Amino acid sequence: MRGSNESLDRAALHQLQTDRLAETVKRAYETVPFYREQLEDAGVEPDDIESLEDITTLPMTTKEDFRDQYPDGLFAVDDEELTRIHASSGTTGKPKIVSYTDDDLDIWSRTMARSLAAAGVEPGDTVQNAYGYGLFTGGLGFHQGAEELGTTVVPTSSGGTQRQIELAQDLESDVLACTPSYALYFAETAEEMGLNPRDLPISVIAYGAETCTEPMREEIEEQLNATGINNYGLSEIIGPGVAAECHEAQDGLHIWEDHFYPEVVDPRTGDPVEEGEEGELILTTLTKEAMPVLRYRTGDLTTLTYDECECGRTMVRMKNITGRADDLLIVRGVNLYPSEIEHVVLEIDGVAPYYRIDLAKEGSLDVMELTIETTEESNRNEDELRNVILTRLQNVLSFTPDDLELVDQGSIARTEVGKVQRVYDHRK
Ligand code: DLL
Repeated sequence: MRGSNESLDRAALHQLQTDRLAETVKRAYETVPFYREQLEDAGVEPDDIESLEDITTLPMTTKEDFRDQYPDGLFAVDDEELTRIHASSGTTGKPKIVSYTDDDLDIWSRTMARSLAAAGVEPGDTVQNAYGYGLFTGGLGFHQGAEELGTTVVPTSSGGTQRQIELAQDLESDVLACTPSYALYFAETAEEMGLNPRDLPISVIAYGAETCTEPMREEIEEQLNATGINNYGLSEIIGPGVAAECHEAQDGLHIWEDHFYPEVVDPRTGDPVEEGEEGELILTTLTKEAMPVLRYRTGDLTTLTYDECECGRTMVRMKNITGRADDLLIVRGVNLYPSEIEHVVLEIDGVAPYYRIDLAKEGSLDVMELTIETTEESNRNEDELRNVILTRLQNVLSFTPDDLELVDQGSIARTEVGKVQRVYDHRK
């Protein structure tokens, strides 16, 4: 099941995007005072948008704008036209409120159905949806998409893992939709129940909502004997269903470009980077009614490729998110992303996919403690493993932690609900 736009000839897609961009700018200008002011300040009028390249004349929208406009300053329709509200909880301050009309929910269902179909999910499959239901867009986003595709949804939400595993067995769930950290927790819990997680009926894991490096994907696939498919999205733009990997290639996430227009810029200057270079992903909604968003600074770091994909879809692919522009850890002057550390460490035999990074200050000096779980099967002793880890970190990242703690598998706190926290910065 594939929608026609997914393999649209790129020239036709370009035209569709141009028309939709012009409509979106017009809608934002005419109905959202915030955007009108921003556009006026930038000296842009809706009629100026004649080609896609004109998008670079538009001002960017930031997370702070969402917070400042709380709760409804970015809404483009009257209350009577709204059908749903979601919110994304920040660690500080007010949540970002997002809204949907009937048509928005319909488009969201369709982009999510596309994402699941790209994962190899088929009508008639049973989808166990372990994303949290509620204000978080993960639960309801996957739910609607799975229904739209014609699957049977089991809306377990997150948590209650033992019961979820029993349900997966009894209902023969084909697909598990959850965060990557939850997928690992799921496998570990099955093992604790005396089961072999590889024997569970699940054949596809539609993971997302947090970073998942390739070694972590391999671990998930190995432990659950299933294909792991990455899903990307964010509340401000719609929720999940912005981009998804195809099971044919598992090599980058197709951005559903007929609804969300991507750019990649240098996070420091805001200037576009060359194709194939990493930078911050900027997204513009092309069809949203209740809350059009112009050039949103996602903070997520990625790379775009327009190379042909073996699946036949023509839509651009983004690589796995490598981190967030604001995740950057500066430790004694060295720039590090937690995902880089994860990538190096998880490739080492004997290391379990659980780690945490603690940063503190000793006087004026930054100190980093890295805690890593080891697997029981490792044939290296602790000293050997320690040496391998430190040498690899030094060789690849030119960095070693001040303290490396190796702990038994199961020692680091697991998350049963929500996204995992790996970095604890006690310096602030
Ligand atoms: O996490 C939407 C979602 C739900 C996506 C379920 C996929 C699956 P928010 O809570 O608004 O929305 O968080 C959005 O999460 O800006 C990224 O930093 C991060 N994120 C989402 N998907 C991925 C991914 C949902 N596949 C923020 N890889 C985004 C890495 C991701 N980071």
